[in-house]
Amino acid sequence: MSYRFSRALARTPGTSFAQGLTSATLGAPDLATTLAQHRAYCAALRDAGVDVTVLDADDAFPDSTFVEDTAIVAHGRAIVTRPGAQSRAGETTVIRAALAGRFDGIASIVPPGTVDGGDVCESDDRAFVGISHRTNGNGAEQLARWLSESGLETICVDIRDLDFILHLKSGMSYLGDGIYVVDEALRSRVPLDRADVIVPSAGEAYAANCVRVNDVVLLPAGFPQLQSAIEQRGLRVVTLDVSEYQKMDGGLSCLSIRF
Ligand code: CIR
Repeated sequence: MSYRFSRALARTPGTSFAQGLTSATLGAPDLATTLAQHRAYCAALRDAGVDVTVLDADDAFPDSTFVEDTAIVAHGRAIVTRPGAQSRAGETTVIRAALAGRFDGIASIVPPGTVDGGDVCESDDRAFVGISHRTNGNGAEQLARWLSESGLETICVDIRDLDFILHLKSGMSYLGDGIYVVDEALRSRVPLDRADVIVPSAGEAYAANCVRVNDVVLLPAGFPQLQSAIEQRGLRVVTLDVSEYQKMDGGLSCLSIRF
């Protein structure tokens, strides 16, 4: 199941965090708050039953805390991506080494393909892959071939014209049990027949990036309507303040690779 996890990788934000890529206009992140929010995030994963390995910070890579973009794990197999932003290319070295002890035959996205893990939304038997300004068509094709070896069908969703969504998962999440959260702007692009789709209200779009981890849903704090809609489905919600990550275009899912 795509939400049952026993392990996760995370990476402490470095002192250069504020120099990372962002299109947000929410101000600069405060480092102490960033670190405290990261500790709370890892604690929430542990409370949900996950053994979390936290990799050391690397100031050479300001965005390296967003580990989700560097690898995809599906059905017990791992593939290291080729991030679409040049400044993030070197982040994969440490991630590959961290995954090497846990997975055999780790695959790789190779040039000219680029993939950011944030563009990959896995459900039970399908993976929605965003074609974005980070993930290109060649990368999506390579990924689709790899996913098909695990029996997962890939559905590509072009989001290049949606400037307010960096990655596909900035705008959609799968919560298991046939329940999705999907941003209004994406709704018509994602084929979800028979699914239970929650569309956040306009003011709550940021929280479309949420994560089901075992018996709980991790949700950004401050989005009461979406929280209530999820709870109405019988799921327990744990809220986390990720304000400093939002300032850097990041969401909850990007802070870990779960498997
Ligand atoms: C970036 O622009 O690459 C980072 N500042 C944010 C990455 C967020 N990752 C994600 O949503 N999966």
